[in-house]
Parts: sequence; structure tokens; C-alpha cells
Amino acid sequence: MSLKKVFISGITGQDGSNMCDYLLQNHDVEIFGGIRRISVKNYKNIRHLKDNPKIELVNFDLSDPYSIRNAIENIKPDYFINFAAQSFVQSSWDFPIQTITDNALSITHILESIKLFAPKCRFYNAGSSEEFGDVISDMQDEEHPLRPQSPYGASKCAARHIVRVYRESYDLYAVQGWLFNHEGDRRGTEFVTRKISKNIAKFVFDLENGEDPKHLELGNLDALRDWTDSVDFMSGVWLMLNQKEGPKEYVLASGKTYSIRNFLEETLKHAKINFKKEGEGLEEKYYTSDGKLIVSINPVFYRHAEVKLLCGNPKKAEKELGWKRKVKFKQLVQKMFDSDYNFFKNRCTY
Ligand code: NDP
Ligand code: GDR
Repeated sequence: MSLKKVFISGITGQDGSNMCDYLLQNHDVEIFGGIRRISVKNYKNIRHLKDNPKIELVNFDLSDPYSIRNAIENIKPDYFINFAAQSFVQSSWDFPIQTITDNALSITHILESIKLFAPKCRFYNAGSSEEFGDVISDMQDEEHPLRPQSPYGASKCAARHIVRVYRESYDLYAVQGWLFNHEGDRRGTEFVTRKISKNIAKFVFDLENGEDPKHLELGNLDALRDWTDSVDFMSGVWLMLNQKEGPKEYVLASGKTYSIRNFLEETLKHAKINFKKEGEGLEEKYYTSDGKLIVSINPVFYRHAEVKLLCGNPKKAEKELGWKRKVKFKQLVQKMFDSDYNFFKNRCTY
């Protein structure tokens, strides 16, 4: 019997590369990874898969409907997992048209091509807790209204509606999960958790090597986020794609919320830095016990509108899909710091 064909877009990103690893470790499938033309190749997250005969890289750009159509018409995948996106919320105010084009309009192109060329293909689109935006309850579940606060959040809401419309109009297996923030050692360095882990690791490394360490600048430390390890979510996405009944859409989250300040302080503790905090608001600063500046606030990292609180309720996914996360908050912080610290340490030995 021929292997099931899984198309993964965004394979060079955090989730696409983690999904690839998850499938190769747990399921006998053939993977087609969508990659786009960029000036400098960034294959860091998939370098370890370079010679794997079960993976083929395919030209694919969300902003080019022909590349979407060609990929789906030629491959006729059994599953299409769309992790490609303009994924950085902050940039969505600077590139609103690109954000809507890549995150919403492109989903219509994908669904049209699936409808025409591979109607049995099961489609997953990466939805987000940012769709809940200006939240009306302390915990958000599948019934929470969509109240996005950014062009990014609005783009994911538009995609959610078009996925539902195609599912109901054409009887396609098309779902969009609500995934809350997920992180790890493949997270882009512009996102706050990885920005913290990488910069604090470099700070420690420089201190240990007698260098003058550079301090880190952050934005709003009061925002509350629900963080999970990206690796833990991949089985949840695959379960959503393989429901016996349905298809239904689920929230995947840890059910716990922490401030950015909590993440920073947990990282500093794990890095064994004795720190003291001074000032409030824009004047808030972190110092080492001997007075070296570690962190200050720069308003440039504040957003036009902030999602103040995210805390997802994963009960329905746990009960109906049997999904469960493994990694807890402190372990995630440790994993990210250790990975970045080891990077600087090993780089030095070459
Ligand atoms: P990343 O930023 O790590 O990866 C984004 C991927 O999309 C990269 O492979 C990038 O390719 C690709 N991409 C960007 N633009 C295009 C385009 N025009 N055409 C084709 N590919 C493109 O994101 P994550 O892995 O963290 O997130 C995956 C998905 O999940 C995204 O849709 C994101 O919005 C969503 N999401 C993420 C959450 C999180 O906490 N991580 C939470 C909820 C939703 P390249 O390498 O060439 O730039
Ligand atoms: P988010 O992630 O916007 O939640 O989107 P990000 O890590 O960018 O921001 C989280 C929170 O941290 C605050 N913050 C800072 N953020 C960044 N990037 N840089 C800073 O210096 C900084 N200082 C404070 C932000 O204001 C915000 O409150 C992520 C992405 O993966 C989306 O694709 C995904 O849909 C959502 O998570 C769920």
C-alpha cells in the first residue's frame, strides 16, 4: 500500500519542522515540505532532515496562487497542514496587507485547490489564541467570541470563517485549531520567550568569559500568556486531523497563564543570576547584584493594541481527542535557556 502523503507548509519554521519530526517518529508517511524563495536560505530547523528519503521539498508561496495550485494538483496530498504564515503579531501593523494576503486570502486559494484537485485531502489551518483578543473571560475555550486586537488576529479570524464555510459548503475535512502560544528551541528570536532565553544566555556566557555583557530591551512585561512546548502540540494537531467523528475544532493550551515578567525572572533564576529589580513602568530595570544592567524597557516593543490576558481551556481536547501536554512551564524555560547557552558554549570550542 502506498504511504499517505502529507504536505506541510512552513516547514522551515518552528511548528512545520516539529511536525515533520513528530510524523517521522510516529507515523509511516511521505512528507512534502513547502518552501518559498528567499534571499538567504534558512534551513536551520530542517538541516537534520536533509538526506531523509521520506521528505521532498516543494516550491510553495502563500502569496502566489499558482504555486499553491501546482503543489496540490501535482501531489494530491492526503493531508495538508498549513503552518506557513506571517506569524509575527507586532509586524502585522507594519504589513497589514501582506498579513491578510498570506494568512487569510491564501487559505481561500488552498481550499479552492483542495476542492478542485484533492477533495478527500484533510486540511489543517493554524488558528491562534490571538483570535480571542480582547477577552471577556479569564479562561478561553471554543465558545469564546472572536475579538481580535491586531491585523494578525483579524487575519486568523477571517481564515477561520472561510475554513468553516468550505467545510460546510463542500463537505471538506477542513479544521482550524486554536493554538495558544507555543515555544521551544526552534522559536524565532523575535518572539519574546526566545528573545529572553537567547539574550540572557549570551549575557551569562559573556560574564563567564570576562566580556562586558549587553543588556536586553523588552516591551510590556505585564501581558499574560499561556505557554506550551511546541513539540507537545504536534500530536494534538494530528489528532484533530484524524477524528473518527467530526471534524471538530479544538483549543490546545496549557491552562496556565504567566506574565512576561514571570518568564524573564524564571530564566534569570535558572541562569543563576542574582538579580535585583528597580523602578516601575517604563523605568523598570533589572540589575545583577554588583550593578550591571541586565534588562530595561524600550517603548518601541509596545504594541498599538495589546492582548492583555490569554489562558486557554484545553479540557475539550483532553476529553475528546485524548490529547495531553507533557512539558510544564519551568521545564520549558530551562530547555530554552540550556539550548541557547549550549549554543554559545559549543560555538566557542570550535
Ligand atoms: P514561524 O514564524 O516559526 O514559521 C512560519 C513559517 O511560514 C516559516 O517556515 C516561513 O518560511 C513560512 N512562510 C512565511 N511566509 C510565507 C509565504 N508567503 N509563503 C510560504 N511560506 C511562508 O511560525 P510558527 O511555526 O511558530 O507558527 C506556525 C503557524 O502557527 C503560523 O500560522 C502561526 O501564525 C500559527 N500560530 C503559532 C503559534 C505559536 O505560538 N508559535 C500560536 C498560534 C498560531 P521562511 O522560513 O521562508 O520565512
Ligand atoms: P505573541 O508572541 O504576540 O503572543 O504571538 P510574542 O512573543 O511576540 O509576544 C508575547 C507578548 O510579549 C510581549 N512583549 C514582547 N514581545 C516581543 N515579541 N518582543 C519584546 O521585546 C516584548 N516585550 C514584551 C508582547 O507585547 C506580547 O504581549 C505569538 C505568535 O506565535 C503568533 O503567531 C501566535 O498566533 C500567538 O503567539 C498565539
